[in-house]
Amino acid sequence: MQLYHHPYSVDSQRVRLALEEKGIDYTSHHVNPITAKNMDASFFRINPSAKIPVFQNGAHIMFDTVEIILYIERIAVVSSGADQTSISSREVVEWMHKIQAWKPKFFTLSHVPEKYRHDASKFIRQVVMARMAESPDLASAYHKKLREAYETEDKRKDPEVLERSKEHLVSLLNEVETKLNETTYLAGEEFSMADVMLIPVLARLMLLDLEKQYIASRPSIARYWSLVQQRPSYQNVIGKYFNGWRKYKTLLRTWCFIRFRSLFKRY
Ligand SMILES: N[C@@H](CCC(=O)N[C@@H](CS)C(=O)NCC(=O)O)C(=O)O
Repeated sequence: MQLYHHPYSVDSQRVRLALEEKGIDYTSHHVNPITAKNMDASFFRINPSAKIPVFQNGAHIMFDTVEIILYIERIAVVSSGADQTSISSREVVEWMHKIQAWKPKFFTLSHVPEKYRHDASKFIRQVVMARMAESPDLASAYHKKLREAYETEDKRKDPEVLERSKEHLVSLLNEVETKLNETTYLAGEEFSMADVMLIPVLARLMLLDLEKQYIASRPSIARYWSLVQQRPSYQNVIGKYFNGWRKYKTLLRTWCFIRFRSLFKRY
């Protein structure tokens, strides 16, 4: 099994948490979307949308995060002989879709300082054009990606887009808070795939230094957040890259890569 993913990506974190929690081995391929590694022709041929994660089991390739996680669950049942009760219940799947419906893209972009955002998006556009010249057979898919980059720029500047994303996040967190007032984990007393979907949302808020505003202000989520951070899966997938000073090291490494390549026009 092959997983194309990156520690920065919320959806990748979800899939990796599921793999860790279920104890499934896989071959890991890092594809950093900020350094535009997802624009490489080799990856584009697997997934012309260039999005991560991509999960591949033989000839079977999947792109949808919830679908991948439910598939991982079934693999765990078959390979470990675990009983069918470890398959997600309807309530868990409902939570998974509800959490998946909030997209972190514009919210995240609105909290990244202008300088970094501008340089990174310019770098990505340059890489797309360079890859398009190298692989003309993929030109239409690359054009689509370029259009998407310009659309993202426009939407990012629209205050309504950000406001909607923020409202969506707040209403999701309020619903989660109400649920966590009653139960230890999101779908009851057992950790489930609903938690796997939620944890990266909280990690994103931590990465953006918004813990106080969105997490600490909700006592049940704050309690839950301390609890889930102690899980080995969290440490391996998120903590290792983003806890405390590590986040500066991770971000700096990406930033230096972009600055260096831009300086020498190495796309
Ligand atoms: N297919 C995914 C969406 C994946 C997605 O949006 N991935 C983001 C990172 S979390 C990405 O690859 N962005 C890079 C790009 O769009 O070029 C789903 O289940 O909805």
